[in-house]
Parts: sequence; C-alpha cells; structure tokens
Amino acid sequence: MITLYGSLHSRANRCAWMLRELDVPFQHEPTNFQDGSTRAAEFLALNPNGRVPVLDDDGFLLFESLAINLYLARKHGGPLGPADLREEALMIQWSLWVENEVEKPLLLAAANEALFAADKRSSEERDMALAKLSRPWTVLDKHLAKQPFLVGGRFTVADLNIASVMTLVPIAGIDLTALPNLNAWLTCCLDRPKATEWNSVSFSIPRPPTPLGMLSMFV
Ligand SMILES: N[C@@H](CCC(=O)N[C@@H](CS)C(=O)NCC(=O)O)C(=O)O
Repeated sequence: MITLYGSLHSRANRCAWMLRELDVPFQHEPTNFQDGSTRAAEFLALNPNGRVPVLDDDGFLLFESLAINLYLARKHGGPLGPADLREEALMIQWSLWVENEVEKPLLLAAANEALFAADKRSSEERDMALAKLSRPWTVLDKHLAKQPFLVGGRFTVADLNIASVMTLVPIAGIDLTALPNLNAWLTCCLDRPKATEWNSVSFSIPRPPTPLGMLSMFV
C-alpha cells in the first residue's frame, strides 16, 4: 500500500497528480507543514528533513517530490515512464533542471507577487527573480518548438515534474505569451483532467525575518 504524506497545499500536490495519472491507489495523510506537524518525532522518523512530501510504499520511504515521481514512473510507468535508459536519463535531466534553474526564482517571484503578505512584497526582488527565469525558459521554449513534449514525443513524468513546478506561474502573475511553445505546452499539461483538482490551489507563506532566512527558504 502507498501512503503519501503532505497537504495538497504543498509540493505533495506533485506526487498526488502523478499517482492519479498512473491510477495507482494511495492513502493520503495531509500533513500540514505550517503547524509544526513536520517537526513531530513521528514525522521526522519518516523524513528527518522535516519536509513534505514523503512517500511510503510498503515500508520503502522516499522524500523529494520529483524523485518520488521518477520512482513511481519507473515502477508503474507505462507511457509516463521511461522506455529505455536514455529516456530515463532525459527525465532525470529535466527534473534536476527545473529544481536548479527554475523553482527558486519562480517561488521568489510568486512570493513577491501574491504569497507574502501585501506589505512584505518587493517588486525589486520580483523583477530580479523574473530576470533569472529568462534563460531557462528560453531554453525550454526552443526545445518545445521541435516537439510537443519534453521526452519521447508523449506526455511523461518529465512533463509532469516540470509542469508541476510551474503551477506557480499564474500565482506569480507571469504572462508567457512571449514564449508561445512553452505557454501552449504548460496549458496542455495543466489542463489534463488529473491535474485540475488542485492546480487552482493557492496558499500563503510568511516572509522570513532576515536575509539569512530568505537564503534558507529559497536557496
Ligand atoms: N525539494 C523538496 C522540498 C520540500 C519542501 O520544502 N516542502 C515544504 C512544503 S512545500 C515543507 O515541508 N516545508 C516545511 C519546512 O521546511 O519546515 C521536495 O521537492 O520535496
């Protein structure tokens, strides 16, 4: 039996989307990451990092949302998973790429657009974050000019992992029309029926009190 820990107002939504795409039954423990639940001893025994999501697959524990999805793709995959070693390498490549090139500036842009309290937002920080996104998003737009999906000509875990990070795009108020291939691809991914249950979810986060706090939050 699979149990997914983490509120759907967290990165656990990425894994819930994957499980639903695969039609794999799972129990959901909506552990709240803002009320201290992830610091409780029972939760730290599942993930010593004190973060959600965590997947428990018959006692096999895994953290990191995108790694969880890559595991599920490999185990239950069908067309969502890799057909061979090269496809798997590309799925890992794009998943690491989105974490390293996109997630932090996009979260910073979303925080300064909507997630921080109105009096804690900085348009300067938002503009810096948007500038950082220009290079990776141009790379993705050019890649998608040549093919409809990231790997293997079909919707796979690579698309799901990247699109699930980019659910922050509307929250950050970003207009992607200047990147037409990326824009069309993202709409196509987020319009999938298994994604719609949660992709309009919004939440708020407190601004860390110090620059060092910002560092631990976004870096
Ligand atoms: N890279 C990790 C990030 C996990 C993460 O930061 N989760 C947040 C919720 S979205 C959390 O649990 N925060 C609580 C905390 O850091 O104390 C992943 O993708 O799973």
